[in-house]
Amino acid sequence: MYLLTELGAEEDYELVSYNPYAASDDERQWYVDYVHPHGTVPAMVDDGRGGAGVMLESAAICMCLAERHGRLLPQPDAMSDYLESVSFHCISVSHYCRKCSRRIADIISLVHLFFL
Ligand SMILES: N[C@@H](CCC(=O)N[C@@H](CS)C(=O)NCC(=O)O)C(=O)O
Repeated sequence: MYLLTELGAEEDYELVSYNPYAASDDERQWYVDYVHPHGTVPAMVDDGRGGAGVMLESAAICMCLAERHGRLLPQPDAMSDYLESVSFHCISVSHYCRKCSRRIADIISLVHLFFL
């Protein structure tokens, strides 16, 4: 959503809310069957992919939108830095973020168990 705002393209897309943490079993099943096989967000239903296709992975969606709107793109001589940086954040940083958030959740559970 932030990227669409930055691109000035909010009107070009319809935002459909889906909260994987609050979805009912039926909603989740529909989402997995028709939108995203992993059941996670985001996903972009994209009519411009040779018929209605669904694009997955937030970084790929962001790079595709930037490319399509011709904005927020690197200079050609900075392309390798751009791809390296996006890959680093998606693979390495998000890996550690997930580990951290799991640890924090474990610590909160222990605090609840022992002190509350
Ligand atoms: N690599 C994926 C990760 C997607 C992801 O894990 N999304 C989280 C929200 S930020 C989610 O949907 N979690 C729900 C779940 O794991 O069931 C991407 O960047 O799109």
